[in-house]
Amino acid sequence: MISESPHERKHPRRRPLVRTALALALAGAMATAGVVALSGTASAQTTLGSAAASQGRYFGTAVAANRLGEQDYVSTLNREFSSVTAENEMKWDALEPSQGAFNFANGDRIAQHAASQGMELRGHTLVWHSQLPGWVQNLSGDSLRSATENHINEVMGHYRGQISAWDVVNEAFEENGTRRQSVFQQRLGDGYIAEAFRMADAADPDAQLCYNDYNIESVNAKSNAVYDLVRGLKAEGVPIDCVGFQSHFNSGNPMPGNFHENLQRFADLGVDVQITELDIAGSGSSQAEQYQGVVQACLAVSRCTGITVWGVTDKYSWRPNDTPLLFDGSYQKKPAYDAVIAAFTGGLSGRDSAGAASISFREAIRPEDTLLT
Ligand code: 9MR
Repeated sequence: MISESPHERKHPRRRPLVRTALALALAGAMATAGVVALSGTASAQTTLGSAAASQGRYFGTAVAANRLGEQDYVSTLNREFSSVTAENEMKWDALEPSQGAFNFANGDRIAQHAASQGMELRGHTLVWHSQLPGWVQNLSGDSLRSATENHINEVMGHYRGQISAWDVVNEAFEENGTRRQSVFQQRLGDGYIAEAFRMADAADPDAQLCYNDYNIESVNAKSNAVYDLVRGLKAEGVPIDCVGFQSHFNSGNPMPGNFHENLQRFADLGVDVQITELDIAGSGSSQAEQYQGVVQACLAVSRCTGITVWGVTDKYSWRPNDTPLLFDGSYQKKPAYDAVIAAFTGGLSGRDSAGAASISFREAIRPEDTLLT
């Protein structure tokens, strides 16, 4: 294990008081009443946000600004979630479509909504090969470096004080663990990631700074490469605070049995870990089981600070045919919703309620257990 390095100075921004107080009051009321958080009854009293808060975690969702006028969308968002990520509105092409001309309107709508509800706000994303305007891709080395620094300064400066964690660099690796040949990689070289984190630290010293990627949830060539990156950055004193595991799962790429072990090895490097874009293709109990497994994996790792699902409802998922979210197209709670609540509250999930022993997840885990394998 690598010990905490000297720049380990950032703790997650304090959770908004409103939501924390509500969650604590709920937890207290449930304890007083001796309420056992069973699937079905739990969902009537508990929300995703309050259930996660009872375990010291946030529960977030990606939000699209153009859905904030839809009543069911907003009421579900406001009731259930304690954190928000802009699904597209804080990406480079959205915020700086032409050089030096910033448009914060849609990002601000989401930021203001989150603030009005006392929700945390995750920033997504600063340096990414995709949704990158053409003008950036045409810049040569030095111009690209200064354009990147300017983008980071302007964007992080604009949202300073409002963002709990920024995805500073997104998806920098190929599946085989080599560097993705983005314009940043090609024109700035391997050091661009460290440079971006240093620029970000200067622009907003209070936000947590994350590296974010997909298909790094298990131990594989790509996650090993990210692990080596993070270890190297920490060793060099580069200000990185967290790693985001996107967690887009489907039948060909299901939730891995060793997810919590992989999260733990990153946490042992001295960073927080977060599940940042969770969605799981499927339906019914098999989907519910995987969602429950993800929550359990996060709860097994003390530095796993929260979970974000990549959308409120299947209706607006980026892959709607996969029905990968917790609310169906009519905003009804799916079995996966109950499973998530049960995993946080120590209750039994629907599929277990007939026969399984009535033990909480915490009781079920011992350090020596090889869980979820
Ligand atoms: O959900 C986003 C979708 O609306 C966009 O069309 C797409 C464009 O690249 O980006 C999606 O979000 C991605 C996220 O920003 C980064 N990780 C993968 C997500 C799903 O593609």
